[in-house]
Amino acid sequence: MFIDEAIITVKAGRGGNGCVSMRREKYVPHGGPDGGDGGDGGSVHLVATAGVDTLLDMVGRHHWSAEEGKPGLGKKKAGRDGEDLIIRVPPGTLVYDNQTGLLLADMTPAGRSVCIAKGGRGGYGNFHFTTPTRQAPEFAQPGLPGETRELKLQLRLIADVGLIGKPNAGKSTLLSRLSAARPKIADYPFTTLSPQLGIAELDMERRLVIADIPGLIGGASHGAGLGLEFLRHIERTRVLVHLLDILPLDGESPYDAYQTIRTELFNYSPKLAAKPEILVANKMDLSGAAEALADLRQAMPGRQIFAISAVAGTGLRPLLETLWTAAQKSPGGQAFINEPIPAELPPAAPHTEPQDEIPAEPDATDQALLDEIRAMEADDVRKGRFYRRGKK
Ligand SMILES: Nc1nc2c(ncn2[C@@H]2O[C@H](COP(=O)(O)OP(=O)(O)OP(=O)(O)O)[C@@H](O)[C@H]2O)c(=O)[nH]1
Ligand SMILES: [Mg+2]
Repeated sequence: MFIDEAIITVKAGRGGNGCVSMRREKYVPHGGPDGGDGGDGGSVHLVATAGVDTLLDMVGRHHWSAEEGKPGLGKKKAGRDGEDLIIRVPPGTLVYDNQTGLLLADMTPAGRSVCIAKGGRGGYGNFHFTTPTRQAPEFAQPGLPGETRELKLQLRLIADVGLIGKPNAGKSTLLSRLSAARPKIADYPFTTLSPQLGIAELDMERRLVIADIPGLIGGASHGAGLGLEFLRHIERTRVLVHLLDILPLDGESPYDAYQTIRTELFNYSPKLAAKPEILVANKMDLSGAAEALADLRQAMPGRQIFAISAVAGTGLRPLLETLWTAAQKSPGGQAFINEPIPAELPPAAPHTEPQDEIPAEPDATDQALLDEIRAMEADDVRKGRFYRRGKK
């Protein structure tokens, strides 16, 4: 099943608590504090993975949590770090913060990895808190919470060529001819209900990814037919193939059909309408097709029109070569997003979970203790020790 939108909650792991422990050994009367640090919580990463082409997994599962860090142990032993959680998404997925609506990342190209929620740092064990006047601290730092975000994932497929045209024009038939994809084909409109991808191999080195989307009809921009909602799946394409049924059953002239689709395309997005468009007349095997093509050529003087039969497989080679050349010249790749993609993720919203209090030491105010912890943290960061926070 093709799913192109999903809302999920990701939760990074909480850091493990620092440990309160005193060294107790034979012949070591005043062993001193030896409670180790808690492990860092696991982070959540999104990875654009080739071969994953739907958000189906995300619809079935709303909560994705990374492992918590383990608490520290005696003898200054640090707790184990929590495992990171990797979520595989289709290349082309846009990631929004569902609460703020901000765009967080564009998962393009395949292989791109984004740390979307950072794990919490493990707490310091009590041996860190020893000072000349505080020789046996009976407290440690609790682990810090991991980041949590509610994400809206929206897929915009990545393809070189987008097939557009009226229902029944033969788009799916063409895709099945050019690639190993086996979309549903039938002689009624709206056979295709969701986008399909196929790969056309021109030869060993040259391949084109082709996207077949549901047919468009007049009024689609006002929601007629399946509307325009699938057009976002051809935003990233380099070239459009506008497929015309040269002898449509309803008797409409191919020229009128062409104009109708152009209007709807423009209403959806002038940027999409401005993409290079290759015009293809299909069903040339039908009797009377040659005359209809002559009429169309007359109506569109100077415009190159490829004549093919998707069923018979004629005229496909020159079409593929032209598509290849046009695709090489056209940039593609970018979806039409108005907002910039942040170089660094904005911090996650503050945690709503109750936080453990830092147990106060009798003669220290909390603030003094917090300052002490900040200083330790800064020192650790400076020395490049631990922590996942800030780690890519
Ligand atoms: N004679 C002939 N019929 C064709 C040709 N190409 C497609 N058809 C027929 O046209 C009908 C519609 O084909 P589809 O490939 O399902 O059309 P589509 O554009 O994908 O249609 P939707 O998915 O409904 O938008 C089917 O009955 C096909 O067999 C062709 O080259 N010649
Ligand atoms: Mg179809």
